[in-house]
Amino acid sequence: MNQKSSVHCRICDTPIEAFMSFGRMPIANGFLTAEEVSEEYFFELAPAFCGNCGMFQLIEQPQPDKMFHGHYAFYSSTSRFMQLHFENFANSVMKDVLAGRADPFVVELGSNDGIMLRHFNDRGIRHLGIEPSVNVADVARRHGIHTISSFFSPALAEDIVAEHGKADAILAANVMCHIADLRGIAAGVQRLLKPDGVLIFEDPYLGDMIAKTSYDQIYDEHVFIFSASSVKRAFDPYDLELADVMPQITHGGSMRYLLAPKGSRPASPRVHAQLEKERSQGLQEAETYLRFRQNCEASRARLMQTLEELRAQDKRVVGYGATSKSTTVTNYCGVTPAHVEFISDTTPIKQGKLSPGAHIPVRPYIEFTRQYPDYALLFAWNHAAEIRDKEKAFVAAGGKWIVYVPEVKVFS
Ligand code: DWN
Repeated sequence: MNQKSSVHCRICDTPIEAFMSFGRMPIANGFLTAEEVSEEYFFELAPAFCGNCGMFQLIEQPQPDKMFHGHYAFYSSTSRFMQLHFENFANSVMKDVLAGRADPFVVELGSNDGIMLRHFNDRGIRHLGIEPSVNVADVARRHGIHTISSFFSPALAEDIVAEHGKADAILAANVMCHIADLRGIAAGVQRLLKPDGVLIFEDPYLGDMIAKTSYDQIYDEHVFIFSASSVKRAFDPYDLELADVMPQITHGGSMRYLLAPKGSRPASPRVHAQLEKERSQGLQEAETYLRFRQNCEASRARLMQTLEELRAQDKRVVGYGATSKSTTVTNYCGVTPAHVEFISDTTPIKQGKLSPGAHIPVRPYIEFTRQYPDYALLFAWNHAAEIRDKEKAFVAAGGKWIVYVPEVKVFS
């Protein structure tokens, strides 16, 4: 039923072993109705680290169509901060890559609701989004953004070249780390990219995840958590060279990678510096991951102690943001509706459903404001600045936040 459950690295085929298990896990964005509970799908969420190529990866990932389909629950444009982030990303590509090129062509893999491509569209730049989740792709199409609903592959790359020509820039944000067949993606990029084109993508960064014990970045969709060294190794066989790295504050710490056909542009000194930093941080050492496992266990114990104490005191706790990440936290830690009354979320498709596995009701944001709880468990901790800014009334009413990254803390 599940895709590849072998114990070989997905990049270099070296035998690998899980260094821990988060246990039985549902689909992170598999929000469901009470009637669907008996059919709920589970798999074992267990990460491994390849000692040969340095790739952090899941041993098992559910089939892509179980995760990405016509009712995918995550719409990129739900955060104002992320809207601004992708506008800046698009502007930097126009300025640093496309400027001076005649009739450039931009392709985005996993373009979601068009949060980034809309800026190219607004400037009349030829573009194409590739988004397998039809419902989010439809939002982009309604905004006039050229989008095809498909999974990217070398064959699709050939079709795109035949119809539109080769790409000046291939972009992806929070997408590459979702694709188990990264080798197929790299082969497709190699075919689609112009000799002087660039591949730019960003994803949650392994160094931040380890440093902050943000284990909730690990869930079905994130089959890889990248570092500069693992990205460099993974794309090398496809003649793509890591030419730049740019740290981002999004999603609790991400990294943007720029790759180009070998010899087509000089590597920034930032690449060497980042590789050195990763070495000194121990990202290649097996012991780092054993320590990470201990830190996850300690974080789980501390969170549950906090929630149990509040439950004993009859305090109302509501979750804030039914994130993909919260599926790992609730299922790994054992958070139930007895600890968290409901999860408030602004995404209509999630509202009225139950959270995956833990079955905590997801309710519209208005219910959070209607009667503020005593505590809000901030599952969307990566949007903390934006959320705390707009929830001053909650704190003024005596409400307190609970966070668990980088450590479990209660504050107002
Ligand atoms: O890679 C991925 C990342 C980038 O986005 C995906 N695989 C799926 C998704 O992960 P996530 O669900 O953990 O992302 P977010 O952005 O942390 O999700 C935020 C959730 O919180 C959304 O459901 C919207 C909601 N929200 C809210 O209710 N009020 C968000 C904000 C900012 C708010 O004010």
